[in-house]
Amino acid sequence: MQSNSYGNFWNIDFVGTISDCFSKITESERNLNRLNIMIIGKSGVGKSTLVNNLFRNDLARTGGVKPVTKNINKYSLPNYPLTIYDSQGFELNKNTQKNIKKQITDTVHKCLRSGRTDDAIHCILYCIHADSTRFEQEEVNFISDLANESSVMRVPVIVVLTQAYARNYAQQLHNYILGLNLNISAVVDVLAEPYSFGYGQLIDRYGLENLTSEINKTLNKDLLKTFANVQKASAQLKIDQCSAIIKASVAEAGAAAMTPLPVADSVILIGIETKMLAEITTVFGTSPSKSFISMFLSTSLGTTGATVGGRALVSALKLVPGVGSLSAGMINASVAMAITAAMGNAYTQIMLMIFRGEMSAEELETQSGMNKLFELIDEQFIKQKNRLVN
Ligand SMILES: Nc1nc2c(ncn2[C@@H]2O[C@H](COP(=O)(O)OP(=O)(O)OP(=O)(O)O)[C@@H](O)[C@H]2O)c(=O)[nH]1
Ligand SMILES: [Mg+2]
Repeated sequence: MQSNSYGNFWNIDFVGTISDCFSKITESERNLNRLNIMIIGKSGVGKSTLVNNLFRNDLARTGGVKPVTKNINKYSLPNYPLTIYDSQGFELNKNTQKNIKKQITDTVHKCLRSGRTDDAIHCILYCIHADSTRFEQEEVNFISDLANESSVMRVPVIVVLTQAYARNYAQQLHNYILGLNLNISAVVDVLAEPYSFGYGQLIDRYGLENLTSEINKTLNKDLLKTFANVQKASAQLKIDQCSAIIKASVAEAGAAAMTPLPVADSVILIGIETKMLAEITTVFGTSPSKSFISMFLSTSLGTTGATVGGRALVSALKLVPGVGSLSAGMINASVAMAITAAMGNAYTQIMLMIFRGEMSAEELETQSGMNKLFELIDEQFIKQKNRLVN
């Protein structure tokens, strides 16, 4: 019964499963807590360039702008869980710095006063041009005071050395700032966009991944999913989040299969798997098409019965001692875990290929895209099958 009619084995409403997966994607995105990041620095240091290269959606270019104070603007977009508070047009001389500092601390206080975590400023990025020929005492004093006040307000400050195309110089400034023992979380050198010296000499961007990792370290765990979703600079951060999601889902699948419940295991298992796919989708912040999700589910669940992935799964089920005698709807815990892991890993790999620009979402719908998808799913199922039988 299992091998010649695999769809019956799952005994699921396939169309309902696809729409359930989409509802879960919407829900998972809606559940993200709002992340508020403040970016400060003198005019022209590269704040907007940094924001546009660090986060999805070109917020500094396309976002709605609201003035908060004379020198601080707030950028946000509908259905996007990130707000950027961006300082603009400020120069730091003795006369202005007191006023600027007041605007920053007032904004942080005002956000804190609401008492809602969603409104608080969660991290401050203080940008200094790495090529500043002289890092002025004025600015040292400014950062030092700001860092002390932020520390009282419990807002971490990261100093970002922007436009760091001259690496050696940036490193010197970096060490100098570290030596000041300021109340800051980290100093990170960044070249957010490649820099051209002319004569065809191009310096590649660097440092964004490092900055992403430092920001991640400062955030409360309730904000890590949001940060993974909005940041576009670090594939590793996305992979780490996905691994955690897969691990939790695999454990959930194993537990569900072991617990006698009035509902068929397959129905519960597919519920866990669609939730996992929704959460992975949220890590990448992409909107998969219906046909892609449908193709992914039918291939990995083997409901089409025609794919190698499906066959691998069937043989996996048959090869596990005792599984051959299972009746429809009952799934052994280790098989439930293996299927979940295979689906989670294959889905993450596809999302990563799109994230890295190795494949477009449109390409996935073509024959060669589909073949690649089948291959990836097969690979993961075969891997899990081998783990089960060895
Ligand atoms: N190549 C390169 N150019 C950069 C980089 N960062 C900033 N720039 C350039 O520096 C100039 C100023 O950058 P912005 O990002 O607009 O600076 P800003 O801090 O937002 O400036 P204000 O909004 O005026 O305060 C622009 O011409 C950018 O193209 C970088 O990482 N690489
Ligand atoms: Mg700007």
